[in-house]
Amino acid sequence: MHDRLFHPPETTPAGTEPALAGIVHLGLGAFFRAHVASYISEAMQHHGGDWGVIGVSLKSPGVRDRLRPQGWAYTAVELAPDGEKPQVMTLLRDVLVAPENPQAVLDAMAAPNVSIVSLTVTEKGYCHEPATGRLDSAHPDIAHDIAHDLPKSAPGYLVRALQLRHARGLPPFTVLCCDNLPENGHVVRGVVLDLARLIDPALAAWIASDGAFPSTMVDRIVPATTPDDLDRVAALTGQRDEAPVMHEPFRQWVVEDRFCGARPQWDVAGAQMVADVTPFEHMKLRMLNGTHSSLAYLGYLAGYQTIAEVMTDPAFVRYARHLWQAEIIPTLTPPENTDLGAYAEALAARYANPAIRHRTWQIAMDGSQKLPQRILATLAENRAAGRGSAGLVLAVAAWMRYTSGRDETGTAIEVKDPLADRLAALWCDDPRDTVTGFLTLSEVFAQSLRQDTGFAAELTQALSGLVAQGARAMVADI
Ligand code: CS2
Repeated sequence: MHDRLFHPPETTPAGTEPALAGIVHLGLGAFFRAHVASYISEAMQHHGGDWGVIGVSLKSPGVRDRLRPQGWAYTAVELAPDGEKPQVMTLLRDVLVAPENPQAVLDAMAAPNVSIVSLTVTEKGYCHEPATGRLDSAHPDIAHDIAHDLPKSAPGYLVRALQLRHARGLPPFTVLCCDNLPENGHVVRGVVLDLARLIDPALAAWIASDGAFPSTMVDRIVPATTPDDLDRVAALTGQRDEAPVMHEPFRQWVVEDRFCGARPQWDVAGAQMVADVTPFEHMKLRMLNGTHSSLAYLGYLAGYQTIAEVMTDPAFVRYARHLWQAEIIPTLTPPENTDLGAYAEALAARYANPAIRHRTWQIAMDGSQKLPQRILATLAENRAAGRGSAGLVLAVAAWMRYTSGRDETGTAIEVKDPLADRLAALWCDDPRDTVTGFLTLSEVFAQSLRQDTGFAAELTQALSGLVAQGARAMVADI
């Protein structure tokens, strides 16, 4: 039996009000606690300043319930191929569960000392149309948030909290999107302004003129924590932590330096504060996330549980290298001082890290929200330039096969996707009809791809091959 981990951090002695926080973070998943949190902690260590964080779970109380008895502290464990390094993180000041008390979340966001609201709510949390980046005003949570003061969606919380600040004569906070979307600051600004206009055009004008929505590129591989991990951490540290996070050694954070209020000195912690994040975002979304998703769908269908397992198969390693060299790098403008070939090799080594058990199933989640920026934008550019994209086309076909809900042995797949029911219904015996059906999805496929008969023909061929020969043989063929 191990001791229960942690006493409340010194900044929140029992029985007193939590210390002031400068940041409210929406979406308190493992990624934030292993990535942005590490930069905030290090900036405070090196530079001081009270940048404690109030975390908000938008859906369930699980994380709050596990963290509360630990005084909001948790262990972040770095998993290198040659060992594990635990670190105790004490930057959280409080955790709120939005559906339990939406007003408390709005009050926290509207507190005078808060200058940043950061978000990791996953791609679908922005309630936008992935193919266009615009607010989906027919989304049930958005329809709710237009009609009610107490919101449900992330854009709803941002708009209603900004409304409260405006009414109180406070400046807006900077909205810092840390999700894997292209030009993520631009996307979140668009959905916030679209929603604000539907609620109060004067509010929208104030947000547009005084607010700030810097874009960021975030990178660290952080698999979901498993029950086994809790035992592993207890064995490693001698203390029981109910909410640790497990991450790879690598991390990168590139932030557009355009804030409307104060911010921590993240540069001292190694964040790259730049004028334009776009080349970094394209590189990361296409080279990392694009191959991650491709390996996840094809790897899952070939029977591999994790990315590290996929990378033990030489056919898959060759496939990944082909994607980088022949299909993705030609579409990119390298960020300053970056060698894209070296970046690709570093990715191959990160994927192969056997200490990271990142499930293909986890990465396969929410494909309808991920494919446009990870794979389809690259594919469309290749087609326009007359470059081949057989590897990426195969990945799209694998996504279609995966979302049918049956793997190559006929076993059911638990498909997690906001469009899961619609996607499953599009699957039929004739690959040509399946492709025709999928290409009606305007949320996913841009018009140029929907109308591209050459693309439809290649996709049909890849899908027929997947059904006839299986994923592994098709990957080996590329
Ligand atoms: C992954 C990402 O789950 C996924 O879709 O591709 O979470 C990936 O691990 C991170 O973006 C790495 O920075």
